Amino acid sequence: MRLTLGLVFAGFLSGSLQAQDLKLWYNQPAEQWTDALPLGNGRIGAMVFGGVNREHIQFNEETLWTDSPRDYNMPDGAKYLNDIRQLLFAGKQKEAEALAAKHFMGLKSKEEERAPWVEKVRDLASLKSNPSAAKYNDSKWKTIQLPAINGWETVGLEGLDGAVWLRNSFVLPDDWAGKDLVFDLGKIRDHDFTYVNGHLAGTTANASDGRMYVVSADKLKKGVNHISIQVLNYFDKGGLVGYKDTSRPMRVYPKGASEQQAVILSRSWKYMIQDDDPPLVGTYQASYQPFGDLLLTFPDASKGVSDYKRELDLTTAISKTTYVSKGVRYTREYFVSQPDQCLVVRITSDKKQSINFQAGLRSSHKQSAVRVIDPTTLGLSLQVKDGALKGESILKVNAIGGKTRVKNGQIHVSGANEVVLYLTAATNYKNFKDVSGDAAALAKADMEKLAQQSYGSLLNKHLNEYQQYFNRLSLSFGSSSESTLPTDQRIEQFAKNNDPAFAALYLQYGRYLLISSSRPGTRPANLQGIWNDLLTPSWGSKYTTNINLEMNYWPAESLNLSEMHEPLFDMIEELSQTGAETARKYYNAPGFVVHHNTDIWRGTAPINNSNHGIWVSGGAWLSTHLWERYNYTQDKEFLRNRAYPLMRKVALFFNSYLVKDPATGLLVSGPTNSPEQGGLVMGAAMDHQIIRDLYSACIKASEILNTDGELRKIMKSNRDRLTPNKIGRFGQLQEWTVDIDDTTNKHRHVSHLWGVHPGADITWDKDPEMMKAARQSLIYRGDEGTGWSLAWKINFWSRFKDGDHAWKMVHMLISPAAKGGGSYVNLFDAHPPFQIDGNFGGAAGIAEMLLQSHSGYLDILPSLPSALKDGEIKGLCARGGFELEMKWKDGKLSDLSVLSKAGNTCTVKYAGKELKFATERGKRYPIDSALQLIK
Ligand code: FUC
Repeated sequence: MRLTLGLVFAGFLSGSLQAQDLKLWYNQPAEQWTDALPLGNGRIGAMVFGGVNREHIQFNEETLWTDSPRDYNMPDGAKYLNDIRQLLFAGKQKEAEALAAKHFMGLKSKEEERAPWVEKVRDLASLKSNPSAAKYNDSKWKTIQLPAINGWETVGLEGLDGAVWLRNSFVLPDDWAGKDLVFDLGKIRDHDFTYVNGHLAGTTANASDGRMYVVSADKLKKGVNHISIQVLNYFDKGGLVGYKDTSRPMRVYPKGASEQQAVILSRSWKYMIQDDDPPLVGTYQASYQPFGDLLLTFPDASKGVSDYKRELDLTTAISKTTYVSKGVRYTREYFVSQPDQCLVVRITSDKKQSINFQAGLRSSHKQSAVRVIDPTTLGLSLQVKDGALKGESILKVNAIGGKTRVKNGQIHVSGANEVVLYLTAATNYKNFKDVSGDAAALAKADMEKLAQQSYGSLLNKHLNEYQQYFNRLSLSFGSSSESTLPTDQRIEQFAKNNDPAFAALYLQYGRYLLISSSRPGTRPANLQGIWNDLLTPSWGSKYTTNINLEMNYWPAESLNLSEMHEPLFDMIEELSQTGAETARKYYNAPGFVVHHNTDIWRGTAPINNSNHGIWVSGGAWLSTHLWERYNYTQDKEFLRNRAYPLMRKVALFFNSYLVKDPATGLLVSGPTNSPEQGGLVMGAAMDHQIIRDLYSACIKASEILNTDGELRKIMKSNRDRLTPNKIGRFGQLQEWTVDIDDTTNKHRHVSHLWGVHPGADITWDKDPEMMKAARQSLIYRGDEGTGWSLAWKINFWSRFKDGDHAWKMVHMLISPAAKGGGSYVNLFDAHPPFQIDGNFGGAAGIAEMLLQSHSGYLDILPSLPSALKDGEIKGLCARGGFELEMKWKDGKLSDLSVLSKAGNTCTVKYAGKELKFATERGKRYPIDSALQLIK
């Protein structure tokens, strides 16, 4: 339906939309993972490095996670609920947090006792010789470069936990003789025993403390001094991780002397793994896992390579690497097919018989093995450590011409004319309760389906399937001279030059990433979409619901990718099952609740610490997405069958959960927190805004569906008694019910502005004073932030209708990641580290400058930055069931046409003018720049 309409009414837009540049491209291969180019079909993700002699394609399968299905809920949390509330009402926050920490957090996965293991690895006498000794011979040990902020996992020891010895040395400057020295070693994960010349200099068990050990002069010697560190790492990142501020090296200096005089320790440390099997550490939730790596080695492509280029074409979802070696042009094309559920790599050359390479598989999972299935096929099997999930991947190499044979577990191809490689992958995950799948059978079945198909047919199916989504929206912000620059340079230049075309590319990249990580039938995009190369990714690469997961879906409806929203709705359905248990066990309440994080097993209990893990609005915020889907599509069946039943359950939860604040007599949420700010409280503005919007949505939905009359009355009454937004003594929008905001707080979370965006609780139309207070709060918080925080601020400033400030935030988001929040070379958003939310929030934010529809009308170019003088967009969606084409010149609307998809009355506002007209479903309405319907 949608496609046909688009074709029939393809209107006035100029050829420049077709000509726009929709490629990421580079003149050199990727070095870092965040230089590599992402591909994905929602389930299988791949990162293509594009190396000349060594191609590295790191891949993922979205259901490979740690742990197993289990109960996350403390059985009798509800017993303590009232006590926690009373303590908070009495102003005893610390006591309330302590009580909650003990009785109210979720259950961790299995944990093993640490002491016996520590005793074993600390029994130095049992070692053949003692690595702490100055004279120990470490010549056979390997070398590693440390500190590494993200742990030794990122510098060669992927997946390692346990007891590891590290050794280094330095030469004592002559004039330091007789002086005590300070050893400034940064942070060490998790526990260290640090020796200098065989003497214990210090030991610290807390991973987050910096190590500053003083060693007395009598333990030091002239010339070379030896440092040995035994590191006990139980879980996650390991080793010497330095300080977040990387400019501060590991160093030694005389006590009392200035740090400038320090001797900097060499980054080359010798290491020896003493024991790699530490006791299990319990975790609240599971982590997303990498799957494996496809490695291609091209022995004869080395020196003399010219004309190198690698790219990702957003219009085809195909990545390409080309170069000329010894007079032959080689081309590699890569894509991940949704219809055929496989990664495809095709290698061609412009001269026959010139393709020579070896293909191999690898995985960072300790329990993994590669096997030869037949001379053209390899298999990779893996088992996640201490978890329920197994993975199986199959690689098939199809060469035309030349020879193919197997040697040392690799497939060797020589003298081929063309080669196509296929990779399938699967796990035994069936759903969040069931892991009884057969990974090997699934991977095999996918491969067998490929056998009958030509590359051409595979490619066509891929293109048709991908483009049905991608082609629905096109835009242009004009052309800029920077478009001739490779993407890495363009990122560097973006903030300095006026390159609006790059912002258009950024928006389309957001759409590309959403299609690639969240196809219908798959799991939602997690913190990293579906792309992750680490066994211990930051925040488990799971789902954080106090901003990140929702932000991933901000572009879904407005940027014409409604189907990509589906995985989120499936997840909400699953969370309504697990969250019902949590609602009952913690709050004695009906409906369901989701706290601030969830994972593949759909955990909903509070996690981490009681000062930020007890936040109750995850389910409510998520369910506003169901309502938004209805707003945009006007799909009543969806509202009746999927959206309202879930939204209603969240409302039932809050009907039971909200309590009267004794100080005001109004309803408040609590115990809760304003995400990651100010600890456990009764009453946070964000909760109230979300709950108010949820009630309003449920009230309207129940009216549309003509159901739940009694419940509607309760929801109305609760909504009216909820604590309202308040303006505080600094002119700010209060973050809490009491006026305790700290105007110097620059924290990345700005949760109390939820009502401005994504909510519609606070608007210029409804309450300009509150809007000003919200803006004041944002001014106090400042512009700086992590990637997602910058992206949220684009949306806030757009809703404040300050396009230039919003544009400033776009500049900050699309700036080199090195300085904090920004963009990596592959345009992945940097928290840092990589977190995909900023890509999605940024794309949605750019759209928010062009069109807003949260106040019941189409607000045209509401927040157009002066830098975006000319532009056009086609396929932009609005609430009410409308799809727009528009064009603007010199900052002014020149053409507009509205396609009505639902036959609703349409109100358009632009530059102080208003047009209201009845519409017919399926009809397009051209409108001129004076807001007159063109008949
Ligand atoms: C929340 C945020 C962090 C990060 C994490 C995944 O805890 O405060 O910045 O985005 O989620």
